[in-house]
Amino acid sequence: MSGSRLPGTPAGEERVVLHVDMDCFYAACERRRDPTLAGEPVVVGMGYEAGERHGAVATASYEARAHGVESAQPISGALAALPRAATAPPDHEGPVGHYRPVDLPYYREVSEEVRAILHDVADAVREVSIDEAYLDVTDRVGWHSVEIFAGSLRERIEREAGVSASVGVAPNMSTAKVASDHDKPEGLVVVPPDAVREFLAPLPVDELHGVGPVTARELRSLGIETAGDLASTPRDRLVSRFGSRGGTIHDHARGRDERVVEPVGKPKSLSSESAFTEATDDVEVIRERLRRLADEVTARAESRDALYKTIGVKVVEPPFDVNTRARSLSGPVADASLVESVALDLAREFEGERVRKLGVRVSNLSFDAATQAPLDAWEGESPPPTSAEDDADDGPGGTERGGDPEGQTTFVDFS
Ligand code: TTP
Ligand code: MG
Repeated sequence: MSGSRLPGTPAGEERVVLHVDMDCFYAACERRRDPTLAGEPVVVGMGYEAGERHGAVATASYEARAHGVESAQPISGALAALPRAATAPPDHEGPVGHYRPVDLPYYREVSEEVRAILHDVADAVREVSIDEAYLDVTDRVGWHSVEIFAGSLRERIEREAGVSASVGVAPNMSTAKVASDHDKPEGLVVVPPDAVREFLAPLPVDELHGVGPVTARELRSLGIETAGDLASTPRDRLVSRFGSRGGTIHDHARGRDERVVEPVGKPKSLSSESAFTEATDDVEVIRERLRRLADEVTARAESRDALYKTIGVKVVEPPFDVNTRARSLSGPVADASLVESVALDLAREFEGERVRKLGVRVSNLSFDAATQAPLDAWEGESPPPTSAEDDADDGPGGTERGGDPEGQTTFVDFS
């Protein structure tokens, strides 16, 4: 999996990754618009109306789950375990359930509200499904205070979007996902880097990311019950049995997952980042690192046939003071030496400051080589500023900084 590591993410650097998964999401949405359902068994699904017989449960509230109702169960099974409140005879004794049909457009609206909050608190967000996302918050918070950060995110989602979430925090995506599931609902589980192996080891294999029921059964038949068993199984044995997936689940069991939290789809920007082991104010060390990052990011742009119109840097001063600067060009280019010189120039403002981390970014991407501006547009003087519109992709953080004689410099969101 090391092929998926971004060049700017050295092995020793621990990311702070959150996995957010909403609790009984469709049922929670139904509760949001009908508060009388609070604390009640709620079943969302199809096929429960009189005259219907086929259909399945999409999800059930935790109160309904306590009666054995669960996602993907045939609706007949759910109705047997939990008769429908609306049609139960008056003399019915025992628990009843409140059934609601699936209303995806409404759930998407709620999901959008949650997503807006997630994008507000994280630099990189990868939305995986309607109710699930990964966040990279490495530059926003350290391990010592991430529990407070994640707790207030949970509270904010509940307060502003009216639905509840469980959050897992870990140094990588697969462990964060296991953590978010570990104490549902309303869970908050933080697994710091030095606790990953210990956290995973006792878990049954089917709690690992990437291990479904079929694989779990097969693993058990090999005597592999827990993530710890899996971690200590020779990798070759897993690969010969499960192919490359065997290697992936072996990695996950060992708490190794080098995937980077990147948005899905075509990127709006590409960036490479790198942290120093210790903060430094050594100008040459800083410039050398910037050159390397510029080189990496332009190589990535080239490999994706991307042209860029905006070049930016990120300079993080200890502990978490994130500064970003960017300059927009008059047309899209692919020009490694230009990226290097603009990055060095933008970072000059921070000379003398102690720096913990650096990043170089290209944005305003386009993927059509035919749109490349003639190269002679870049000869001679530094590139001319462009209209504010060109920075539209830089998001709401794009406060313009006035008075920069060499070009337009903006504060940008580095996500
Ligand atoms: P999940 O996150 O798997 O489930 P959940 O949010 O309902 O409950 P949990 O607290 O365990 O996270 O799926 C999100 C939504 O996707 C879920 O609310 C309904 C829908 N869904 C289906 O429609 N069918 C299914 O089989 C599953 C698993 C989910
Ligand atoms: Mg969920």
